[in-house]
Amino acid sequence: MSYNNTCRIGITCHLDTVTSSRQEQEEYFTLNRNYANRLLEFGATPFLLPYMPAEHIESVVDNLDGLIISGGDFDVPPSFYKQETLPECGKIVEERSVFERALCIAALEFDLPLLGVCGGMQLLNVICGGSLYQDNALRPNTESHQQDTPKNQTAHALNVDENSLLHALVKTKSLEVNSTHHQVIDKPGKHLRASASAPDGVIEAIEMPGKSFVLGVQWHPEALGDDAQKNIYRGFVQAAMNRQDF
Ligand SMILES: [Mn+2]
Repeated sequence: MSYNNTCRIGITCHLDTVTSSRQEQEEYFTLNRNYANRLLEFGATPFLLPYMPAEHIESVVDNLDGLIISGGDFDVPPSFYKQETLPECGKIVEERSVFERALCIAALEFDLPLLGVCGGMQLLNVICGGSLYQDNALRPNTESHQQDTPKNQTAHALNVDENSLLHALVKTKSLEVNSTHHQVIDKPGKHLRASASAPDGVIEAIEMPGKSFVLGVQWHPEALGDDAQKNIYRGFVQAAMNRQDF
């Protein structure tokens, strides 16, 4: 099949309850537009993925060239990394996390190019057997990573590991990023390497060497407009384009 120089990227989304003009409470799948904007900018065709039962996962992955696990205002269920839920943990959205976990595992099996953003990065870490601090306050000497300013502004610096996929994309050892997370990685997952950290030592990027493109970033590159941040999406789309060539 020919795709005319584009590729198909699936993006997971939120489930919001919206009050309609008829004053009815209705459920809508929603997504910040930045993700689609960035993908379209680099020639990819974005597809929003509503939550669905496990029997559909293989069909979804089979019909995509790349996958984005998007972030959101919720936390990965601590049961996913064998912990009790502490009072410091935020909102859990079980249905979403169960769907995203199954999808992410399938994407890794199929070597589908995978970009985990914010909560998506945390999920990737947990799927690989890693764990999270349920709140930054539980990690020693850790700054707040919740910026008060809009997400299109940066909040802290990053040290990028030179021999990494991330460095090949952003082409710099020091990157400024936004920061809207209250949880951070504790133990990194198996087969993952940390490729960037904040000044307080918090792991901000993980990747899986040996795969075509598996990257998790703790910030939201799609909300930032500079070339280094755009190159993360550019490289991800390129990996998805390359995959459909064979
Ligand atoms: Mn941060």
